[in-house]
Parts: sequence; C-alpha cells; structure tokens
Amino acid sequence: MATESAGTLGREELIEAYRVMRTIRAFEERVHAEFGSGELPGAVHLYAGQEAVAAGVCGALVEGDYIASTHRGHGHAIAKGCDIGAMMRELYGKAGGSCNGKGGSMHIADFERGMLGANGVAAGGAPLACGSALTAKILGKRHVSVAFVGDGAANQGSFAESLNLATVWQLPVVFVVEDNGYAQATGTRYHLRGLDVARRAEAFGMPAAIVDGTDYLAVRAAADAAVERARSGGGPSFIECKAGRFFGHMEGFDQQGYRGEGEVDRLRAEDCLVRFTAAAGLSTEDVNGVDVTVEAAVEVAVAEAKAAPAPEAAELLTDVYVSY
Ligand SMILES: Cc1ncc(C[n+]2csc(CCOP(=O)(O)OP(=O)(O)O)c2C)c(N)n1
Ligand SMILES: [Mg+2]
Repeated sequence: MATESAGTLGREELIEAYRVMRTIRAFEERVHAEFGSGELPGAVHLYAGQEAVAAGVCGALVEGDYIASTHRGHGHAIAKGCDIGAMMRELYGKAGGSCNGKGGSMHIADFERGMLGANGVAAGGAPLACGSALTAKILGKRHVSVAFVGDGAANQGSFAESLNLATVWQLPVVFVVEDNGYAQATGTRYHLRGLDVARRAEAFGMPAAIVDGTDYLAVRAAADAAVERARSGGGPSFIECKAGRFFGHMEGFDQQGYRGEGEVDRLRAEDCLVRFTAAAGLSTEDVNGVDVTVEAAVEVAVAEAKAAPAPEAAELLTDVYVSY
C-alpha cells in the first residue's frame, strides 16, 4: 500500500483537502435529508464514505486536466471544483443548474472545470477519458485525464477496451476503480470472485496500485505518481481504492438487506475525515472553521435551489443535441 506523510503537503493544502472532503460529506448528508423529506426528484446515488478518493485524486490534478465520473458523481464534481450551488439547482431540476436543470444528479457536467460528466452508463467514463487523453496527446498538451469507475462497472467490456487502448496508444490517462464492496446489492466477493481489479490492469501492461480509499494521504501519493507519469509521457496507470459507501446504493430504493450486521457502523468508525484530521495534525479550531463555512454554503445552496425557477418551456430542446 502506498503511504505518504502529511509532511509532504503544506498546511494550506492540508486544510484545502479537508475542506473538499467536508464539503462532499455535508452536501451528501443534506441531499440524503432532502430526499428523505420528499423534496428532491430523480435518481440520486450518494458518495459519503468515499470522499478521500475523489479529494485525493483530484488534489493531484491541475487546471486543464479532465475527469470522467460515474453515476455516483457528486464527490468527483465537488473535488474538481464544480459549484455546489449549481449542482444543488441541478438536483432540484431548476434553472441555473449545472445542466440548466435538465440532467439531474447523473449528468452533472462542467467542461470549464474539466468535469466531463457524471454518467448513467456503468464504466461510461473510461472511454471518454481515453478520448480526452487522446485529444491532449494529439494536440501536444500536457493535460491528464482521469476515469473514475466502480468495482461492478470494471466488469464492463468497454472498461477492458479502454485499458487496452490506453496502453496501446500510451495515453495520458489514470483509471481509478473505487471498490466500495458492492455493485448495487451484489458483493465484490461474488462478481469479482474477490479478486482485485488491479491484477487485470497489470495484465494490460500498466502499473497498478491498490490503496486504502479512506486514507487521503495514501490516495494522494498514488495519484501524484500516476498523474506525474501520465503528464511526462509515461502512459497510463491504474489505482484501485477500497472504501465503502455509508448510504444505500440509491436514495429511496435500497433496504440494504445485503449488508452484514454492524457494517455501516464499522465503515463510519473508519471515517476518512476523522482519519485525515489526525494524520494532518489539524486542530479543533482548524476543523471547526471549515465546518461552519461549509455548512453555511450548503444551506445557501439548498435555499437558492428551492427558490430558483424551473427552466423555461422554450429551453426544452436547447443543449440537447450538439453540432460540431
Ligand atoms: C451499462 C450499464 N449496465 C447496468 C447499469 C445498471 N447499474 C446502475 S449502477 C450499477 C452498479 C454499479 O456498481 P459499481 O460500478 O460498483 O458502482 P457503485 O454503485 O458501487 O458506486 C448497475 C449495474 C448501468 N447503469 N449501466
Ligand atoms: Mg461498487
């Protein structure tokens, strides 16, 4: 397992990493509450518990880099710098949302921030990230692309094709598989026979690391190495992160009968935020300062989303088809 001491990162970077993870957690917990009170429409998959993966990977990226996300994409979007106000309006299907209220949770995208989109198609982000990586390579730009993929989605044929193309073309891409233990209700012990996806990536000819996805510093170290390799022309890499989700597969439709007894309590006891606070040596004052600001920002995002108008009927067909 890769490790990194907090000493490699400056104090500002450590506080920023905490702010990103705390923003994701606050956003997700609030969305869970809003959904529970019947206020939110649509299909929503929450990311809480996996924050250190999004924050650690995106922390290694710079402006101009791209990410392609999954159906569980809020954390990736926030970590890549998307505006939580626009995201919340999108979840509510309102004007001013990231996709002007026409995409919802599973289509949040912001090209200016390098967020190529959440994706309702399992493993859909992998070929997209190969595409943006190929573009960068052809244009001679030093941009890196990252594809986030779930453990279940890693069984898709398009994922294997993406790994192959990436090595054949030596693309500046990093594949990040998030093994959260389940594909919907099916455990990885069944659908992967308990095997690590990293072994498959190695078989395609790229270096593959396995890290504890609740450890920001471990994820960040692996991401720094993979991103540096891609940016300097070394080709693709693969990182497998193990971190469970706190909530069900999808809001409103999951009784979670497939979980072991006490499983969620154990996951919450390994909370990446608590772990990071200790590892980074953050004080109660540091943490409280961030928490207050983040909670206030989420409160504003929800209030503004609720107050925002629905998109105009005349906009129904705008942005639906794009001509190049
Ligand atoms: C191509 C495709 N097949 C099936 C589905 C239905 N589906 C939605 S989520 C999901 C499970 C995904 O599991 P995983 O990749 O582990 O991601 P997680 O939900 O655990 O984040 C499936 C099969 C889909 N969205 N796309
Ligand atoms: Mg999964």
